[in-house]
Amino acid sequence: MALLPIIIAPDPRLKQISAPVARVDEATRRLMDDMLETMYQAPGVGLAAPQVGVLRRIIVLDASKKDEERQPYAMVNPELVRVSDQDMRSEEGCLSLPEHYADVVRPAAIRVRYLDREGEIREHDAEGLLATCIQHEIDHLEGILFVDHLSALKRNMILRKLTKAKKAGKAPAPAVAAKAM
Ligand code: GNR
Ligand code: NI
Repeated sequence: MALLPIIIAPDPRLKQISAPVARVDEATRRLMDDMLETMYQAPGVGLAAPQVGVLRRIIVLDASKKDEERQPYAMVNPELVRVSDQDMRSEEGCLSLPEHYADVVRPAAIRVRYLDREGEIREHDAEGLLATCIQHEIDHLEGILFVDHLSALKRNMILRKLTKAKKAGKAPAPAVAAKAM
Protein backbone atom coordinates (compact mmCIF):
# COMPACT_ATOMS: atom_id res chain seq x y z
CA MET A 1 0.00 0.00 0.00
CA ALA A 2 1.18 3.49 -0.76
CA LEU A 3 0.01 7.06 -0.42
CA LEU A 4 -0.26 8.84 -3.76
CA PRO A 5 0.25 12.58 -4.27
CA ILE A 6 -3.00 14.39 -5.12
CA ILE A 7 -2.95 16.83 -8.04
CA ILE A 8 -4.17 20.35 -7.22
CA ALA A 9 -5.99 22.55 -9.77
CA PRO A 10 -5.31 24.21 -12.08
CA ASP A 11 -3.62 21.29 -13.83
CA PRO A 12 -4.18 20.04 -17.40
CA ARG A 13 -4.40 16.43 -16.17
CA LEU A 14 -7.62 17.28 -14.31
CA LYS A 15 -9.20 18.40 -17.62
CA GLN A 16 -8.58 15.18 -19.56
CA ILE A 17 -11.09 12.44 -20.34
CA SER A 18 -9.94 9.19 -18.72
CA ALA A 19 -9.77 5.94 -20.69
CA PRO A 20 -11.85 2.83 -19.89
CA VAL A 21 -10.10 -0.04 -18.13
CA ALA A 22 -9.98 -3.10 -20.41
CA ARG A 23 -9.33 -5.69 -17.72
CA VAL A 24 -9.41 -5.58 -13.92
CA ASP A 25 -6.04 -7.10 -13.06
CA GLU A 26 -3.59 -7.10 -10.14
CA ALA A 27 -2.25 -3.66 -11.10
CA THR A 28 -5.81 -2.26 -11.14
CA ARG A 29 -6.49 -3.72 -7.69
CA ARG A 30 -3.22 -2.35 -6.31
CA LEU A 31 -4.09 1.12 -7.65
CA MET A 32 -7.58 0.92 -6.09
CA ASP A 33 -6.05 -0.05 -2.73
CA ASP A 34 -3.56 2.82 -2.92
CA MET A 35 -6.36 5.22 -3.87
CA LEU A 36 -8.47 4.09 -0.90
CA GLU A 37 -5.52 4.55 1.45
CA THR A 38 -4.85 8.00 -0.03
CA MET A 39 -8.55 8.94 0.27
CA TYR A 40 -8.77 7.87 3.93
CA GLN A 41 -5.56 9.67 4.77
CA ALA A 42 -6.60 12.96 3.06
CA PRO A 43 -9.33 12.57 4.41
CA GLY A 44 -11.91 12.50 1.63
CA VAL A 45 -15.22 10.85 0.79
CA GLY A 46 -14.07 9.89 -2.70
CA LEU A 47 -11.12 9.93 -5.07
CA ALA A 48 -10.85 9.54 -8.85
CA ALA A 49 -7.76 8.12 -10.59
CA PRO A 50 -7.02 11.31 -12.59
CA GLN A 51 -6.58 13.13 -9.24
CA VAL A 52 -3.49 10.97 -8.71
CA GLY A 53 -2.34 11.39 -12.30
CA VAL A 54 -3.75 8.12 -13.68
CA LEU A 55 -6.09 8.82 -16.61
CA ARG A 56 -8.11 5.62 -16.21
CA ARG A 57 -11.79 5.21 -15.29
CA ILE A 58 -11.39 4.17 -11.65
CA ILE A 59 -13.00 5.75 -8.58
CA VAL A 60 -13.08 4.92 -4.88
CA LEU A 61 -15.57 6.13 -2.28
CA ASP A 62 -16.63 5.81 1.33
CA ALA A 63 -19.55 7.95 2.48
CA SER A 64 -19.98 6.25 5.85
CA LYS A 65 -20.18 8.45 8.95
CA LYS A 66 -17.31 8.83 11.38
CA ASP A 67 -18.92 6.61 14.02
CA GLU A 68 -19.93 3.94 11.50
CA GLU A 69 -18.05 1.00 10.09
CA ARG A 70 -16.02 1.77 6.97
CA GLN A 71 -17.90 1.16 3.72
CA PRO A 72 -15.34 1.32 0.92
CA TYR A 73 -16.37 1.15 -2.73
CA ALA A 74 -13.95 0.71 -5.61
CA MET A 75 -15.51 1.09 -9.05
CA VAL A 76 -14.04 0.50 -12.50
CA ASN A 77 -15.67 2.04 -15.59
CA PRO A 78 -18.57 3.47 -13.54
CA GLU A 79 -21.58 4.80 -15.44
CA LEU A 80 -24.90 6.28 -14.38
CA VAL A 81 -27.71 4.10 -15.71
CA ARG A 82 -30.53 5.96 -13.90
CA VAL A 83 -30.89 9.41 -12.42
CA SER A 84 -33.88 10.76 -10.49
CA ASP A 85 -35.99 13.63 -11.82
CA GLN A 86 -35.65 15.17 -8.42
CA ASP A 87 -32.55 17.29 -7.89
CA MET A 88 -30.64 17.97 -4.71
CA ARG A 89 -28.41 20.89 -3.78
CA SER A 90 -25.48 20.12 -1.53
CA GLU A 91 -22.18 21.67 -0.58
CA GLU A 92 -19.21 20.07 -2.32
CA GLY A 93 -15.51 20.17 -1.77
CA CYS A 94 -12.71 18.55 -3.74
CA LEU A 95 -9.28 17.32 -2.73
CA SER A 96 -7.99 18.94 -5.94
CA LEU A 97 -9.55 22.31 -4.99
CA PRO A 98 -8.46 22.48 -1.35
CA GLU A 99 -10.24 24.88 1.01
CA HIS A 100 -12.98 25.77 -1.50
CA TYR A 101 -16.62 24.77 -1.11
CA ALA A 102 -19.79 25.58 -3.03
CA ASP A 103 -23.34 24.35 -3.48
CA VAL A 104 -23.88 22.13 -6.53
CA VAL A 105 -27.23 20.88 -7.87
CA ARG A 106 -27.37 17.28 -9.09
CA PRO A 107 -29.92 14.44 -9.34
CA ALA A 108 -30.82 13.33 -5.79
CA ALA A 109 -30.74 9.60 -6.50
CA ILE A 110 -28.82 7.52 -9.02
CA ARG A 111 -28.06 3.99 -10.14
CA VAL A 112 -24.43 3.30 -11.04
CA ARG A 113 -23.15 0.32 -13.04
CA TYR A 114 -19.48 -0.61 -12.67
CA LEU A 115 -16.95 -3.43 -12.50
CA ASP A 116 -15.90 -4.45 -9.00
CA ARG A 117 -12.43 -5.61 -7.83
CA GLU A 118 -13.06 -9.02 -9.37
CA GLY A 119 -14.16 -7.56 -12.69
CA GLU A 120 -17.80 -8.51 -12.09
CA ILE A 121 -20.54 -6.18 -13.31
CA ARG A 122 -22.45 -4.62 -10.42
CA GLU A 123 -25.20 -2.07 -9.98
CA HIS A 124 -25.79 0.08 -6.94
CA ASP A 125 -28.53 2.54 -6.04
CA ALA A 126 -27.44 5.58 -4.09
CA GLU A 127 -28.89 8.76 -2.64
CA GLY A 128 -27.64 11.52 -0.40
CA LEU A 129 -23.89 12.03 0.05
CA LEU A 130 -22.96 8.79 -1.73
CA ALA A 131 -25.02 9.76 -4.81
CA THR A 132 -23.43 13.21 -4.84
CA CYS A 133 -19.94 11.76 -4.55
CA ILE A 134 -20.41 9.12 -7.25
CA GLN A 135 -21.49 11.89 -9.64
CA HIS A 136 -18.59 14.11 -8.51
CA GLU A 137 -16.11 11.26 -9.14
CA ILE A 138 -17.56 10.30 -12.54
CA ASP A 139 -17.26 14.00 -13.46
CA HIS A 140 -13.52 13.76 -12.73
CA LEU A 141 -13.28 10.94 -15.31
CA GLU A 142 -14.71 13.40 -17.86
CA GLY A 143 -12.31 16.18 -16.88
CA ILE A 144 -15.07 18.04 -15.03
CA LEU A 145 -14.58 19.68 -11.62
CA PHE A 146 -17.38 20.81 -9.29
CA VAL A 147 -16.54 24.43 -10.11
CA ASP A 148 -17.60 23.71 -13.71
CA HIS A 149 -21.18 23.48 -12.35
CA LEU A 150 -20.95 27.03 -10.93
CA SER A 151 -21.27 30.42 -12.63
CA ALA A 152 -18.16 31.57 -14.49
CA LEU A 153 -17.80 34.28 -11.86
CA LYS A 154 -17.63 31.84 -8.92
CA ARG A 155 -15.51 29.36 -10.88
CA ASN A 156 -12.92 31.93 -11.90
CA MET A 157 -12.73 33.36 -8.41
CA ILE A 158 -11.81 29.94 -7.00
CA LEU A 159 -9.41 29.08 -9.84
CA ARG A 160 -7.65 32.45 -9.53
CA LYS A 161 -7.08 31.85 -5.82
CA LEU A 162 -5.66 28.39 -6.51
CA THR A 163 -3.37 29.78 -9.23
CA LYS A 164 -2.10 32.41 -6.80
CA ALA A 165 -1.54 29.81 -4.10
CA LYS A 166 0.46 27.68 -6.55
CA LYS A 167 2.59 30.65 -7.63
CA ALA A 168 3.26 31.44 -3.97
CA GLY A 169 4.56 27.89 -3.71
CA LYS A 170 1.84 27.11 -1.25
CA ALA A 171 0.24 23.68 -1.20
CA PRO A 172 -2.92 24.26 0.86
CA ALA A 173 -3.85 21.41 3.16
CA PRO A 174 -6.45 19.26 1.40
CA ALA A 175 -8.93 19.34 4.26
CA VAL A 176 -12.39 18.46 3.02
CA ALA A 177 -14.07 17.66 6.35
CA ALA A 178 -14.74 14.27 4.84
CA LYS A 179 -16.71 12.70 7.64
CA ALA A 180 -18.19 15.78 9.25
CA MET A 181 -21.47 15.31 7.37
O1 GNR B 1 -13.90 14.48 0.12
C1 GNR B 1 -14.75 14.91 -0.66
N1 GNR B 1 -15.91 15.35 -0.15
C2 GNR B 1 -17.00 15.69 -0.94
C3 GNR B 1 -18.04 16.36 -0.32
C4 GNR B 1 -19.15 16.71 -1.05
C5 GNR B 1 -19.24 16.37 -2.37
C6 GNR B 1 -18.21 15.71 -3.00
C7 GNR B 1 -17.08 15.37 -2.29
S1 GNR B 1 -15.81 14.50 -3.06
C8 GNR B 1 -14.45 14.99 -2.10
C9 GNR B 1 -13.21 14.22 -2.48
C10 GNR B 1 -12.85 14.47 -3.92
O2 GNR B 1 -12.32 15.46 -4.33
N2 GNR B 1 -13.19 13.54 -4.77
O3 GNR B 1 -12.94 13.72 -6.08
NI1 NI C 1 -12.98 15.86 -6.40
